Amino acid sequence: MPPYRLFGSELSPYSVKVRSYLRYKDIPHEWVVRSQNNMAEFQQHAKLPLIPLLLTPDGASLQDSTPILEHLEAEFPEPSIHPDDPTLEFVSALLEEYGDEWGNKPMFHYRWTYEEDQRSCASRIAAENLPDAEANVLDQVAQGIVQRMVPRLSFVGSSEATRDGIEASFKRQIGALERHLAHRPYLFGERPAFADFGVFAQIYEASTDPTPGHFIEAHTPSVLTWCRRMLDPTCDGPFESWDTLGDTLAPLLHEEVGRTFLPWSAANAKALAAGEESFSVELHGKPFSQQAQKYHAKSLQALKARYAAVADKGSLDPILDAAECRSVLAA
Ligand SMILES: N[C@@H](CCC(=O)N[C@@H](CS)C(=O)NCC(=O)O)C(=O)O
Repeated sequence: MPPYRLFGSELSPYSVKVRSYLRYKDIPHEWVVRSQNNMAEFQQHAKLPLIPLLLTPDGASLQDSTPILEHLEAEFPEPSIHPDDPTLEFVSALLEEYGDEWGNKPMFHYRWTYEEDQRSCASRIAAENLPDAEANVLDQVAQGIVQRMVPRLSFVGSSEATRDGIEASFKRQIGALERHLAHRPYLFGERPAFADFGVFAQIYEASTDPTPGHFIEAHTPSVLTWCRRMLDPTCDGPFESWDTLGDTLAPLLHEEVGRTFLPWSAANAKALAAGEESFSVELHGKPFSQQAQKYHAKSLQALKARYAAVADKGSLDPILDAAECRSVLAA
């Protein structure tokens, strides 16, 4: 049996993210699609009912994709997913966080808002969960999945009122990425960085769903090629420097991280600290309201600690200032 076993789903961005990392590092592993056939084993090891779940050779069970990658990186440092330049290393970690925390919103929004997407995803999830079931049973199960998932749209802040804002953000994100990836195979050059794993996973999932998938195919072909490349990424050369990356990476940082994700995450943390159940924040001139979420406040704290730990911020701070990111990170 391979030393690592990864319980996940083709429909789970965080699972696909960890699998892509294991493949990149050539870490021998078994990809186990979680289903009714192995649910007892999953439940025996999982502390939370969430995928991905990574079982390690020494008997540990790990959850949460970002700490999983960090844990593995310590054990399998080469080729590193972190650029040597501490400025780029931080920018990459910031984008990884953006992908996980904000990039998930449009993915989840499209998936469970539109009927065609609901049907497509629910039937794929049902087929994974019950590999031996007949078509009529799968149809019933898929309907149940839709009923369970649609109310969860509120957890990501997706509603009639936020629909346009979320979809505009998605289009800004992949538009900026298209310009950036037209000239390079990965976000920071010729090998994948931490950022690639977080950002691609959500867009890859969206690319498999009908509504965002058609849009990506029609408008951002380089993004689609990158997503597919990231399913099994390879080290083809060095990371670049900010001198060559900045032109097309700065707009993504500014529009999506500085003007969208960070103000939203700061407002979420502020609401939790004040004991409020929901919050509203203006993003790109429009109000965005949702229930406060504890997990995001914890991950913002981790990001701020990472920023504080950058010893020499001489070249980082001007980049973060230009992108309107610094005030939240330094607060
Ligand atoms: N922050 C976690 C998020 C994990 C997560 O939300 N997983 C989802 C699937 S993408 C899940 O397991 N949902 C419950 C379920 O599918 O049963 C990570 O990075 O691993």
